[in-house]
Amino acid sequence: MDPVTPLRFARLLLTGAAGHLGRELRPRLARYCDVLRLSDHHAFGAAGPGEEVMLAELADKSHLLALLEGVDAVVHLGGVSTEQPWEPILAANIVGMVNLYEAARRHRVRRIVFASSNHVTGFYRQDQVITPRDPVRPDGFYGLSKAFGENLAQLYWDRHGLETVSLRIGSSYAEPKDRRMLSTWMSFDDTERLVLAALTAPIVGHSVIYGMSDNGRVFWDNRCAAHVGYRPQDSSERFRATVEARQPRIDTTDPTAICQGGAFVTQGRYD
Ligand code: 15L
Repeated sequence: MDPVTPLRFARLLLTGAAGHLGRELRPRLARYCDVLRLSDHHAFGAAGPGEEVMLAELADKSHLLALLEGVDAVVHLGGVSTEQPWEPILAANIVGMVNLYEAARRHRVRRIVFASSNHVTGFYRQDQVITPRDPVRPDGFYGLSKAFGENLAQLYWDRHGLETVSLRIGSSYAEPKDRRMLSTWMSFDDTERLVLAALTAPIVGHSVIYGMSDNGRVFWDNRCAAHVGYRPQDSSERFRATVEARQPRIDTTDPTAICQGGAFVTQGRYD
C-alpha cells in the first residue's frame, strides 16, 4: 500500500467484519485509525489491540444506534452479499441500510463507504462498456437491494449532507476464478486502495465507482468517478492464459456467459 497515510481516523467502523472481504480488510484498515470498531451479526472472536468488537443485527434499529456512536466514518460491508430469498435481503440490505443511515445521521457521521455491487447493473451485456451514470439493470433481488442502498445514500446526501461513496465491487478475490472475472477482478491490494481513496477523497457528495483492477478487457468506465482518486495497480492479465486454458469455450447462447452479472443472472427462486 502507499507509504503515506493521508488521513487517520479516530474511530472507523467496519461492518461485515467476519465476512470474506471483512477479514481481508480488517488488518489493512487498522493502519488508518486509532480504533477500528468491528461488527457482524454473529460472534467472530475477540478484539485485538486497537480494535473494538460489537455484534449487531442490521435489522435492529437499537443495535445500529449503539454501533454508530462515536464513529467518524464507516466502511459498510455488512448484509447479504449473494443472491438469496427476498426475506433476508429485505431485513439486512433494505431495513438494515435505513437503520444504518438513520443512525449515522443522528450521530453526525461524516462519510460512509458502501459496498454496493456490480450486480446493480448485471443485466448489461459483456460487450457493452457502461459508466456509473448508466441506468441500473439489477440481475436479482440482491442487485436490486444494492440499487436501493445507492438511492438511499443519494437521499441522505441531498437531504442531510451525509457523504457516501458507493463501490460497485466486481470480484474481490486472491485471483480471478473464470473468464468473466478477468474483467471484474479486483485484487485485495487494489480493494484496499479503493476503500482508502473513498474514505479520504476531499469532496465526494454521493459518488458511485466500479471496483476493479487495471484489467485488460473491462465492462466499466470509471472516468466520471476520477475525483475519487482511485489508481488500481494490479491487473488480471497475468492470469489470462491459465483462466482461458481452463475455460476454452464460451457458449454465446448462455445468459450467464453473456451478461456482466455472470451466474447471478439466473440464481434465486421465482415460483
Ligand atoms: C458480488 O456482489 C458478491 O458479493 C461476490 O460474492 C462476487 O460473486 C461478486 O459479486 C462477483 O460478481 O463476482
